Amino acid sequence: MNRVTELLNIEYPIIQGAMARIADSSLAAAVSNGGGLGIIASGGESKEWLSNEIDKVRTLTDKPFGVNLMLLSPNLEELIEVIFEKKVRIVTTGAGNPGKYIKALKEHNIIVVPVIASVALGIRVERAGADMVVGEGLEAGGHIGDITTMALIPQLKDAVSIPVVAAGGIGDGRGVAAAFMLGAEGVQVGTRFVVAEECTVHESYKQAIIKAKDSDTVATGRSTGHPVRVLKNRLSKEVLTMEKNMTDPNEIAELCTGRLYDAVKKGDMEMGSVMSGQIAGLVKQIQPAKEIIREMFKEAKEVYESNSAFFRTGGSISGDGPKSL
Ligand code: TUI
Repeated sequence: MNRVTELLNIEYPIIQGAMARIADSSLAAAVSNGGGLGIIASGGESKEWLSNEIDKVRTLTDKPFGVNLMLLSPNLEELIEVIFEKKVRIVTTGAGNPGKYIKALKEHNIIVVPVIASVALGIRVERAGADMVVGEGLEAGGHIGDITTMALIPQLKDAVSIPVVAAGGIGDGRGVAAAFMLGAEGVQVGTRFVVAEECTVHESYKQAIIKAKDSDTVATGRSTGHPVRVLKNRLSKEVLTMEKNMTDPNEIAELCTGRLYDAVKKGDMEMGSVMSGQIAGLVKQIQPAKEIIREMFKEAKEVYESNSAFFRTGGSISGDGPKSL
C-alpha cells in the first residue's frame, strides 16, 4: 500500500489513461476489476454519452473508477454537471490548467487528479487543492507537452508534496520500476491498455499498435499549439507537410476534424488520427486488462529485486566516496 492506492482505494497503483473516444465503461470497468483505476474519458463526448457510461460502469464493477475531463471540451460545464449529478468520486483532467474548477470539484468531495506536463503547472494545481498529480512526459500518446518522463518526474517530485504518478512511455514492469525509482508512487498507462481485450477500439487500431516500432510515432499539431502524438500514416504526413509550409492552422484543424473517430470506430489507419505513445513498440499482444496489470507489477518486482543487488553490494557506491581513483 502507498499513498496512491490508499487515496484511490485500489489494489495496484496504476491508473488507466483517459484516451478520448477509446476509454469507455468497458475498458474502465476491466481495469478497475483488475485492481487498478479505470477511467472513462469524456473528451469529445456528449453529456448523455457520459451519463450513460457512468451508469454502465456501475453495472460492470463495484470498484472505484474515475472520469476524465478534457479541458478543451466545448461542453465542459455540462460534463461537470453530469459528474456532480452522478456522484462520481474521482476526476482526472487533461489538456489544460484545471485550477478554476478544482474548488467546485472539492466541494463535491471529489478526488482531483490533474494530468500535467510541466513542473510549473504541477505546483499551481497543488496550490489550488489537487489531491495527486499525474506527470505526463512527451513519450505519451495524444496531446503532449515537451518534457520527457525521465526528466519531468524527479523534478515534479521535488516541487510538490502530493503524490506523483508517472505517465508517458510506461508499458511494462521495467517502466513501472523506473517510474518508482524517479519518485513516482504510481503509474498511468494508456497505450498498453488500448490492446486490452475489453477495449472496444476497432481491431485495426489494436493491430496497428501491435505492429508499431519504437520510431513509428510522430508529434503533429505543434503549429496549432496542441501537439498530438500519433502513429505515422498518410494523415500525419499531410499534416506535417502543411505545417512545414505554414498552412493556415484553421485549414489543418479542418483536415483533422473527426479523424480520431475515424480511427477508433471505423478502423481508418491511413487517414484517421491513430493516437499512440512511443512505447507501442513493446506492446505485442492482446490480453485481458487484469492480466496486463498483474504482469506489469510482477515484472516490476522482479526487475527491482534483481537490480537492487548492485546497489546493496556496490563498494565504491556505498556512500563512502570513491575508493579506486
Ligand atoms: O490531455 C492529455 N492528453 C490528451 S487530450 C486529447 S484530446 C485532444 N485532441 C486534440 C488536441 C488536443 C486534445 C488527447 N490526448 N494529456 C495531459 C496533458 N496535458 N498533456 C499535455 C497537457 C497540457 C499541455 C499544456 C496541460 C496544460 C497545458 O497548458 C496549461 C496552461 O497553462 O494553460
